[in-house]
Amino acid sequence: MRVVEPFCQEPPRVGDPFECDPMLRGYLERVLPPALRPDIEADAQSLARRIREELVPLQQSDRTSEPRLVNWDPWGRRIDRVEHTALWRSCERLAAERGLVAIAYERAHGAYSRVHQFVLVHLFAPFCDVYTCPLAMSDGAARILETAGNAALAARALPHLLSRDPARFWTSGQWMTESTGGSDVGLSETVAVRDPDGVWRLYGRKWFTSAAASQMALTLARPQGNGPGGRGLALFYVEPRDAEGRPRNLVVHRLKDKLGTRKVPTAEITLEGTPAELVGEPRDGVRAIAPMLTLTRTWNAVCAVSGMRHAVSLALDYARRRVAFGAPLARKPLHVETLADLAAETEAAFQLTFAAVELLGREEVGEANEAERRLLRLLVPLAKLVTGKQAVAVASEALECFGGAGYVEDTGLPVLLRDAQVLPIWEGTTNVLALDVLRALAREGGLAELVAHVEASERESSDPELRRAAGAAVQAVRGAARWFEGAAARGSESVEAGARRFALTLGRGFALARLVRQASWELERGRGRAAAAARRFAALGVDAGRELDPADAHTVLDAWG
Ligand code: MFK
Repeated sequence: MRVVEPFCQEPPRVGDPFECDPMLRGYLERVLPPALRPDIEADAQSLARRIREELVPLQQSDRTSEPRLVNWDPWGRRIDRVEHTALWRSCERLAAERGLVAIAYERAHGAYSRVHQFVLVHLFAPFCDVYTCPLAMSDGAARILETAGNAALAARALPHLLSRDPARFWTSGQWMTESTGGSDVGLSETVAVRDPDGVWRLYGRKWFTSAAASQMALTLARPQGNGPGGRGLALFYVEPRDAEGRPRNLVVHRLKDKLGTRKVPTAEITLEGTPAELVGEPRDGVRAIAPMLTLTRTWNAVCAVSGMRHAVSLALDYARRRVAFGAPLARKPLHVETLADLAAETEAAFQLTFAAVELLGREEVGEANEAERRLLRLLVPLAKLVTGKQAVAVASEALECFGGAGYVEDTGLPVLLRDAQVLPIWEGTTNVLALDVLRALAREGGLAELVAHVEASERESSDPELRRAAGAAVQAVRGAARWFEGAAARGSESVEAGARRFALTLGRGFALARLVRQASWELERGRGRAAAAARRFAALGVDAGRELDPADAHTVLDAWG
């Protein structure tokens, strides 16, 4: 009897991340001034090439490796060295050479420098095993040091954080979370004591220190004698290791055993008199670290979007070659619907996130007006919370598009979902960010600017169907604004209870408006992709609802015992 070769399905192929991304290319065509576009696009294309040649093959072959904590050297010395994976070492080199942090500070493209930087991050993120984590924190640290007015620390660290020479390049940690929690940072227990010789020393336990091998970190500690809460904390600069690489009065206990981001060496450490320098005043640490939060949340949103794009591209490539029930999945109406919904979510997420990126770039070069600054303050938490949720939903659905193969580790697919799940958690959970939206509104406003922006997208759209889609966005954000006024009058509990639904509605409504703007521009040039995505995103729904009675929540939960 002849043995029949069993059927083997072809795996999904990874395309060129720039060429295969019409959403990105269409956006760049619309927003970049003609004088800047060739430069930025050429940079993006050449990074995309290196990603394909260097990172894509290594990511697959390096799939099972994980970082390692080596506590002791062979002769019994405590070293607490963290060894990165091979892909991370390549990413470190590439990130330095291509200026993934530096571009934002070189500002060669003025207000578009942040767009330039985050376009590269968008290409890089899916292929770097979350090396974006140390880069995000380094970007946040660079911004703090650039603006804090501490010339000595800026002179010490910025040349490293912004270096394009891999041998000089540093990353920074952000040691914020303690076992008291990652959200209510004001509960931090780490104490800062000043030696008689004037050196600050930190004592305490940091519970989630990602990028444990970074050459520096920014951290919070309470100077002895200070009061409680975030106001009593101060922001400190730490270089955790001496010139020989030995820990400076700190112990790295273990790396976390996490659901995802397993290539990120997230450690538990104890500070046992670690020398540190004050970045600014010996108080108001939460306020001092806020610029870092703005940046890491922006990175989070960009990484969420690029993760979605990658997952949808893989699922689409697979659907074009996977035959079932007599035809490729890409010709099955129900499968096509599913993929198109994922693509529409991704396009909306992209437009929301890059709206924030554009404003960030304008603000940093002093070109943003007051209204834009208020809008930016609001858009960063909105983009982070909306895209974090989308990223998990899209990754989960994308895996389902592969059937059982999406559930099997060595296809490299399950990691997409595991790594997405961190996006709504770290850098502020969905609820913490919804409360940050309330904080932003209470302190700076910005709601009128957001609503006006969404209304303008309806007015400016000449296509009737796109105007209808924009109308759905207008209705949603106006409704949310009315709810906010009414709830504020009813009291803070009512506002807090509805904060997540409110924020999701504002974020999704704004995302739709931005997608309509892109779609109108593309339609005028005879291209219908973004318009179809906008209509679909509108149909998927942007209004998360607001009118639930908080008492109902208690009634449900009390009965659960
Ligand atoms: C894929 C790449 C992603 C990279 C990931 C890196 C991995 C890092 C691992 C982590 O996830 S670390 C944990 C992350 N933790 C957080 O993100 C903190 C979450 N909690 C919050 O954000 C809370 O809202 C917060 C700690 C800020 C609340 O603290 P407080 O002390 O109750 O804040 P308060 O009193 O409202 O504000 C203090 C000051 O900070 C105020 O200014 P003033 O002193 O001038 O009045 C606020 O306006 C200001 N502030 C707070 N949040 C701000 C802000 N300013 C600007 N933007 C914000 N978001």
